[in-house]
Amino acid sequence: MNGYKGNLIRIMENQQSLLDFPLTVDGVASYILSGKCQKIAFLTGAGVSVGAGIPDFRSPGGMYDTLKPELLTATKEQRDMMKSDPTYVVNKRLFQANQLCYLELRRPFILGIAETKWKATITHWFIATCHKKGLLTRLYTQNIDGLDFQTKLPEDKIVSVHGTMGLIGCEDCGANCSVEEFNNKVKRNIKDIYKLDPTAPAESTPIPCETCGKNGLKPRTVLYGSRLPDRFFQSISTDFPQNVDLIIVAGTSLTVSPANELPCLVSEKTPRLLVNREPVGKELGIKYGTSSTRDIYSNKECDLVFLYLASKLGWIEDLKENIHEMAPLSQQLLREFEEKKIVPGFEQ
Ligand code: CNA
Repeated sequence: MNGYKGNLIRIMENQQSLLDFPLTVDGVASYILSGKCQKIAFLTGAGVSVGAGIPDFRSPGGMYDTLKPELLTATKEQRDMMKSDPTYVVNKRLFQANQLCYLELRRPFILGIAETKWKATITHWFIATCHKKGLLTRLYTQNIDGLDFQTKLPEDKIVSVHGTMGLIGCEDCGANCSVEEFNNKVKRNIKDIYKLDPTAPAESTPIPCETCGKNGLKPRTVLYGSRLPDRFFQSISTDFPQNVDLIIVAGTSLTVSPANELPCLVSEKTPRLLVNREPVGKELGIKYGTSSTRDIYSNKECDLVFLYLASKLGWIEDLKENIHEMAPLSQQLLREFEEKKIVPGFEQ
């Protein structure tokens, strides 16, 4: 009898929207404004930094598209592996055998981050504003570019799921290395496969760790095939499901596990806003269109969606306070909004 009743309740729940608001971006704004949504978790990916000028992996122009194994210092076998699976270039096994592929691929990224070449976007600042309003449970970022930290979010609010480029360490013995010292060695030792830096050497030489002598030094990012930081698992157990009234998933293909499982950890009634150029995560149970009961999808650019949400929530002044700290494109979007009071793609 109990089982039967339970089934009926499930059917009823599935037939109506679990949100008391329309399953639209406007509905999400109404939900937040209603005060029923007090705790928001974010899962972000490379797409939220595209507006800052950093390519993602999977879009045209991203690493999957542009990786040229023949330019990297590698054996034929290693090149073949990268050709059949581009993620092999950031795989632990390859790094242990050959430090140079990773460092050659990442050279401009490592040096660009050191020069603060890229700045946080409207999306990053929207998340910081959620914290300012007391609404942020946690930001789970798959990004390694450090832009989330530019917004001065307290470190305990950020989980760098795949590590960060902002710290340097040895994959073998775990010793730390100063960022400045490492960057100087990258400039001196690692060739520039992108041919942008005339001062780069013609051939690469490894960068050994001063503590153990092995060629293990690299930014403290999580290579494919490595375990995620303990903090990821600890934060999940604190946050999910009880401390999440809304999960916002932005700019991620939801293909890298276990981070892609976060949207499945919220309660069955918790709304999930997915902002991504393409509909992803169907195999994880994210529902689109009429079959959705709590999933809201926008295929528009992240910065436009979060600018629009900020306008609906009355948070434009909060974003404006930080306009000079934003990526150029975000500054332009915010200025255009100030002039026209319309977010492109959200005209009515
Ligand atoms: P991904 O697999 O490259 O997916 C990015 C997703 O974002 C794609 O589905 C795109 O369609 C979408 N997208 C791109 N631009 C926008 C935009 N402006 N608005 C909305 N959607 C957009 O990247 P994931 O983060 O899912 O994969 C995880 C990998 C990528 C992690 O290990 C990261 O470390 C790694 N990565 C990080 C960075 C970075 O730190 N900025 C850059 C490139 C790759």
